[in-house]
Amino acid sequence: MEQTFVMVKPDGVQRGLTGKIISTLEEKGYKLRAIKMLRLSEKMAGKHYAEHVEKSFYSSLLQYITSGPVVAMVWEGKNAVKGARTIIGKTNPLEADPGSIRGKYAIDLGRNVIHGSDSPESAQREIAIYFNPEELVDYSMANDKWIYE
Ligand code: DAT
Ligand code: MG
Repeated sequence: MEQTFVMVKPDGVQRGLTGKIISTLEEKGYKLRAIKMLRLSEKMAGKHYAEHVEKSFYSSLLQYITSGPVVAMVWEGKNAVKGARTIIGKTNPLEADPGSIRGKYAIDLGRNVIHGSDSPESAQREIAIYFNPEELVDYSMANDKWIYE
């Protein structure tokens, strides 16, 4: 089973979308392995967005992501990285499918509510920034046999 890192960004928390986002991923059938609320330090935010350090929007991205608490999560399931990205929608909410989280709840690129890893490798890198391995809770879900064939 694949793991992905999903984070409700400060705008998502402030707008009261955390519950809806968790519900959406739960209802899909993914398993929640870890969750925590925290406020990112500049250092953590820099690690998370290291790939964007040279981009013109980097400083505003760091300012935004450190502007309030976030909810960091690890979700697990078959093809969870791609599946969660589909549910999250394209980076620019204008191009996001209207049924996706960004399509439903966001307007501006710089206020797109949620983060999701873009590959299994990114997911493992990002999970390690936010969680110690022992914080990933290991358990089985009673309804797995009704979700997976
Ligand atoms: P995603 O969050 O869909 O993985 P990304 O990794 O390319 O997108 O960028 C990280 C975040 O940075 C994104 O959620 C919003 C912001 N961002 C991306 N491209 C941008 C741009 N051209 N102008 C302003 N902000 C941008
Ligand atoms: Mg990304």
